[in-house]
Amino acid sequence: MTDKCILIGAPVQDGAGRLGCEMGPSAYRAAGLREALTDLGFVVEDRGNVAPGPACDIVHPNVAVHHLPEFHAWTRSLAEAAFQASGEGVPIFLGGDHSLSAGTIAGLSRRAKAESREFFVLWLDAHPDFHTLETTTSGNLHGTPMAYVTGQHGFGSFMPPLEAPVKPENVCMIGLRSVDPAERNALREAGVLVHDMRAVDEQGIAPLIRRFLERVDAADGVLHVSLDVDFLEPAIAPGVGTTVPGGATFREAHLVMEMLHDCGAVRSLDLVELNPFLDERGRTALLMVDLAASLMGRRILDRPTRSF
Ligand code: HAR
Ligand code: MN
Ligand code: MN
Ligand code: MN
Repeated sequence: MTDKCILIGAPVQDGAGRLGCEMGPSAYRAAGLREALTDLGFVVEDRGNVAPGPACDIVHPNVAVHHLPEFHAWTRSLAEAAFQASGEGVPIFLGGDHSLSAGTIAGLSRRAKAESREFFVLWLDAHPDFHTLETTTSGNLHGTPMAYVTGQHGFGSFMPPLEAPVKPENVCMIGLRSVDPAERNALREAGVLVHDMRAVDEQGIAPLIRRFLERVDAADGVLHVSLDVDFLEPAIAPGVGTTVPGGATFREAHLVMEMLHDCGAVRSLDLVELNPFLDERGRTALLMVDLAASLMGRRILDRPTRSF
């Protein structure tokens, strides 16, 4: 990893079903993300918040879909910001609802392609967010970014073209426990690597992560991590609009972050779905900052770096 972290606020909330994610970037700043990274020895540059690109008129025949012009506009500007920043350091995107990952991943994948590196995504979420514009019934576009970035059917004439679609087999999803039928079929057909919470319960989270990281390592790949607040058990992370019981525990989440740090392949991070309006005295924001610090190298004891 380089010694430079670049913080990029993405105050996106139109993809979610309720308001509040717009305040996410401010909450991460108030929770001390910059200070935590500085303490780890990073040079931290906070680029402030990205603004959406120019709006355009697009209407989709699925009448449930809402805020498609905004999704398009954010995706354009975030893809550009991600492409630029990933050439200079480790970008950390402060969300914002999960629709922002359509932009960040599009830009990061383009960067990996430009550097002739294999690109991988670890998706930590209760949801796969694998709906197309045709299959979504809620119309909430935070349910679609993984389908978009992997080049699933039907985004072509409605969304910015993808320079480097992500290979579905290079995506690993962990923590799933709310999957719609259309998503289940599409995930299977596309060949995304998925581990639901049952797999975590039965096998433990470490072997699941380890197997994926070994693949990233074998390909000398670069890894992007997309961390949705609802990956976590709601009792420890209440500040999110779509809580689902049965999420990752405090230690499971930290262990994933510690293993990710040790693997040395992580080049970028999304922190998404924090809704400060629903939080309790900032505890979810503080936990997400702690997890980001674990990923960036904070350890319990000062042991020499071990391999995963
Ligand atoms: N699958 C549901 C839908 O499409 C819920 C999606 C919720 N997504 C998030 N991000 N909260 O993971 O409406
Ligand atoms: Mn609105
Ligand atoms: Mn999500
Ligand atoms: Mn989710």
